[in-house]
Amino acid sequence: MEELRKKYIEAISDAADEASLEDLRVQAVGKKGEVSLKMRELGKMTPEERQVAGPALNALKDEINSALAAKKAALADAALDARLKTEWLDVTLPGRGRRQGTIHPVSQVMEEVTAIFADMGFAVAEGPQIETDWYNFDALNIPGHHPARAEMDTFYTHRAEGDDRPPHVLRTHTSPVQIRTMEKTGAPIRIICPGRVYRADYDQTHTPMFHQVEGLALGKDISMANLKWVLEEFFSAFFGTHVETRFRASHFPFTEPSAEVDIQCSWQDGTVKVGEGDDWLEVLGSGMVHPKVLEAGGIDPNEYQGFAFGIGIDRLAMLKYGIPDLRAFFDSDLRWLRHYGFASLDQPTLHGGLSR
Ligand code: 2NL
Repeated sequence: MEELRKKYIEAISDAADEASLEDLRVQAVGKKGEVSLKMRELGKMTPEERQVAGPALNALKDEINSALAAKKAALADAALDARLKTEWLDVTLPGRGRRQGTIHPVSQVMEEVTAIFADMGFAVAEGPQIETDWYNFDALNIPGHHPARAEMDTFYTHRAEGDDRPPHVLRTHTSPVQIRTMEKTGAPIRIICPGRVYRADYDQTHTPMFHQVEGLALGKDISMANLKWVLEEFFSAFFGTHVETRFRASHFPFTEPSAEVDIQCSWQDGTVKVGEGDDWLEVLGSGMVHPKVLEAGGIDPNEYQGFAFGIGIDRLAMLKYGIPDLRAFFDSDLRWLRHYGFASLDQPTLHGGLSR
């Protein structure tokens, strides 16, 4: 028995892994193990012999079992230690730097324009980019046969076969937002409507999606004089220098009278500078809101009147930040975005001169 004890306790202590430990268990205390076979021999012994051998064999079995359990736990601990060593991680290492994105010039200019007009009491209104033809055209005094509909290069949505309703359109200007505001709040109104607009036109100076800000001021005593002041104030704040404006008589279906507005500029070596010199650059369309448009918005033209205007945001961004090619605006070229983009903390404010 002492031989058995020595043999298994040593072997267990030397076992290299759980599998050999299991082999030893089967050999020693398994059903046909050496200790178990010895226990079967108890039956052939005399009662006196059995009284000595029985408890001794039981004690041996217990000893081997606890040696197995202890060794098993030791092996598991060692395995865990080894794993912890290979999976060690220095959580104090500095993180992998991720480059921060930049604010697109269009977003920056939208914020600047919004800040300037907000300072003059204009609220921001927004609306859907997919419009009914009524909001996009009819309400703006552009009836079905009007040449402006064809000229606008409108994107139309598809209607199911047999559905004879006029198709929806991608808005060609943000004017529908102003009609919706007239319906919703009535006069007086002082809003700007910035947003995306769409026209099927693509060349050096046109993209099928571009950005516009329209403005609308309705009241009992609003005139073209107020329009001229507001626009000069806007351009001067936006370009950070006094900017003269020139109004030229024009025509839009939704305004009467109508004026195209030029800003003072100079040309040097093919680049334009705003607010100096004696050249002019056309940047904006405007006028007094047509009585039919007021009526379409549910406003009595005998009681209220006002001005409206529309500016292209992308053009403004190119002028202010010297960006030469319009089409690059929407190419998502990271090098371009990093070069012309703005830091996210560089948000425009009036007291900061809008951009730093
Ligand atoms: C342009 C022309 C303009 C308007 C937009 C407008 C909106 C309503 C009523 C009357 Cl709800 N007018 N908007 C007026 C005149 C011109 O934009 O060529 N923009 C770049």
